[in-house]
Amino acid sequence: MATNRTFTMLKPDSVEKGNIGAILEKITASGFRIVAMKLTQMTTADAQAFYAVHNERPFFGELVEYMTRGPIVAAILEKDNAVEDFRTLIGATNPAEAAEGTIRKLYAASIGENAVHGSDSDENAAIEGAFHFSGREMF
Ligand code: YYY
Ligand code: MG
Repeated sequence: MATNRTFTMLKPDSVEKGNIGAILEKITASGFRIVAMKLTQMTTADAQAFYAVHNERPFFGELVEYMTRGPIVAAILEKDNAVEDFRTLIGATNPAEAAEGTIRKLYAASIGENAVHGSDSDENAAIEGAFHFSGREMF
């Protein structure tokens, strides 16, 4: 995958609260082009694998429960400097520390239920995009 792409998930709380449209509007208004997107639900095994880097952390069990409790919107986004610019757009992991106007500040309830995911490197963006999408689902 080109390095001008990132991967995102609108997490179960965003879907439950009816925030899909508002969040996607903010993403596209910020200059990101959607090159793959679907509504999907992760299994426990999927979430454990996706977040394997955190499997020793005390919040891992709750994170897996949360991420599997309902559907998510998974998407691949394209923009110059996509990974860094998207992390700026979503804000800090803890919404209490997120900058004004960021997606997490606007839509996240807590650090545990923080509305959106954004890849943290070009390498992880490619891995995470391929985790959710086949080549013929990426445009
Ligand atoms: O990349 P980002 O989502 O901002 O944070 P990570 O440090 O990668 O953690 C992944 C995920 O885990 C975070 O979005 C919420 C959850 N989490 C948590 O529940 N409690 C923490 N202290 C840290 C992370
Ligand atoms: Mg992360």
